[in-house]
Amino acid sequence: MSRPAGRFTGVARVLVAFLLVGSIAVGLSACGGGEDDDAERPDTAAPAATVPPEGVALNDEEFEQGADTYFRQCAGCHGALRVGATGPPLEPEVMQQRGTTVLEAIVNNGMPGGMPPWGKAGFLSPEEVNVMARFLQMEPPEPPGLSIEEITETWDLKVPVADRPTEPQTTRNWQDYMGVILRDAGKVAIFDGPTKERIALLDTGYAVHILRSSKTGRYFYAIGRDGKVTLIDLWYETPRVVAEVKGCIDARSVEGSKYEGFEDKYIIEGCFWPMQYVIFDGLTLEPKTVVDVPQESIEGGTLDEVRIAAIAASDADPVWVVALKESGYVAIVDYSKEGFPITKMIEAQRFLHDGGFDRTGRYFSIAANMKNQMAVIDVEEQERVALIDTGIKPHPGRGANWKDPEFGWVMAATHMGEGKLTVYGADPENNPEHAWKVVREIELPSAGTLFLKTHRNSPWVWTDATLATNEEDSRRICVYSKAEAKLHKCWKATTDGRGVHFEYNKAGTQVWVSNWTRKGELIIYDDKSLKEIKRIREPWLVTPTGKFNVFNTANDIY
Ligand code: DHE
Repeated sequence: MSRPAGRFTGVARVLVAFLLVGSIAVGLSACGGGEDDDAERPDTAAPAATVPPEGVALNDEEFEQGADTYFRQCAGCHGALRVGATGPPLEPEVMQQRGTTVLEAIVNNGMPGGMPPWGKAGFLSPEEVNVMARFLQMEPPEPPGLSIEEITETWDLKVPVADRPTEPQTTRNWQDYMGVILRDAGKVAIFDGPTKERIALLDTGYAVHILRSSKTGRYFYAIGRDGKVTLIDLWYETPRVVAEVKGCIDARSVEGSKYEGFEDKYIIEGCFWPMQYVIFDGLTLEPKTVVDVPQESIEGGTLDEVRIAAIAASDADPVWVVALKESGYVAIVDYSKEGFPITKMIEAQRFLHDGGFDRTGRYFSIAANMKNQMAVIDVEEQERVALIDTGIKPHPGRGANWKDPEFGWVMAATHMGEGKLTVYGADPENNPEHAWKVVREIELPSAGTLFLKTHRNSPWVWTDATLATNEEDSRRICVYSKAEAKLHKCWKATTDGRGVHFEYNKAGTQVWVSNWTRKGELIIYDDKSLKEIKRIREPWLVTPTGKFNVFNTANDIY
């Protein structure tokens, strides 16, 4: 049977089955734009059903394949309902105007600004590219919800709290462990920072995305793109998974409660789909409540899709700062209150993505990457204090804090869409004239930076170029000198994959970089001399991406 346009509930079921099974995809998932970057994004309902032109319709099998591929490779940037966010919207009518040949070329070759060349890079076969080009011209299927009952069914408490150690079972300095995401293996490797020995290799969610540390540092939380949260206890001689649960169908963020008296008590998971956040017990992952995300946009109107992007835990108040991507609000969720409600919706900017705190923990700076801005939220006063134009598609990770010789405390953003490190004042108390204003713009050799990182004991700020269109450029990393306020040095770090993401050891004297390939590698540098100390390459080191030092992550050191 051939599929006409319309909503396909059967396919939605397949989509869910796929996500529940959690099959592993080889993934370079990052967002791109191109000619549509400035396109207006719709505020309201998905377009009415359209009739695709001759030769476009897909049979059931092709449609299911298209839906799977779309969810794995495209939904993160373009949205499950294709209304756009970090990538442009892909509405059927517009896609039909493009036509199959043009869409095939785009999916195959990528676009400047970050859209990966899925075909050329070997992630999709010519047949899959063709199916995707036709799938995009059809109405998107809508994935179903996930209720608290369904979430509770997935809850697996492997080790009750009473059976866990009451003190660390290891003589190693567990606060200096490094958790490394092995994205396409759906695993996390735990390394002993000082010796660089791998001490555990643990199964987590599908295409696992990030780790966060509990306030005490004892637990790592892993979040998979399939919405699975994994709780890892580091006090065992060999760290182990003590609980897991699946609170979303699609997710990118997880965080714990950090305020005094609430340390390690609760965990929040933010969903990309369904439009909800879920609260769990921090020691067992028992689901406590599900809260729907408001769908109103800061620009007015009700949205069909609002995803939860970054979540950060304040140390100063019992709140999480929750970025609502499409709607542009930063929600304050108060975990000291019954029901874990949103107590404030702060208008920030639309298409929020990643961000982090200033050095005091009072200000949260978040990229609105399709608006080319960073929005700064005063978490204490619960208001937006600035919108800063930084460059094309800022993508700072959690960002970086350091003392500039001229402008005092600053923060910075790097960009996917241009080679630029933008430094802005971040000390409203002692340096109000420069606060939240761009004070330096440093040219980087290429666009495509995903992350920058520093440590309070480091003289440098490190930047990657993971999404550079030219693969050679994507292997280069750079360091910026804080003291000289200029780019110090760039060099080719990886030989066969893209360089991505940085993390320091606890002391801030060594830096770990990932070589993002199937046969992946970790490269470790002495931070002072910038000399390479060690390369770890093992068959099990599959697609290493993010790395998280326990102490630095628990204490927001970046
Ligand atoms: Fe991420 C952070 C979303 C692709 C590695 N990424 C984040 C955050 C969000 C996000 C919302 C902030 C989480 C927080 O702080 O609570 N990432 C997305 C996407 O939507 C996107 C663009 C596409 C997708 O489908 O997922 C995407 N991310 C990637 C990658 O391709 C990366 C490079 C490797 C991977 O996982 O496939 C990647 N993202 C990371 C890392 C962080 C991150 C390592 C945390 C950085 C840190 O230092 O905290």
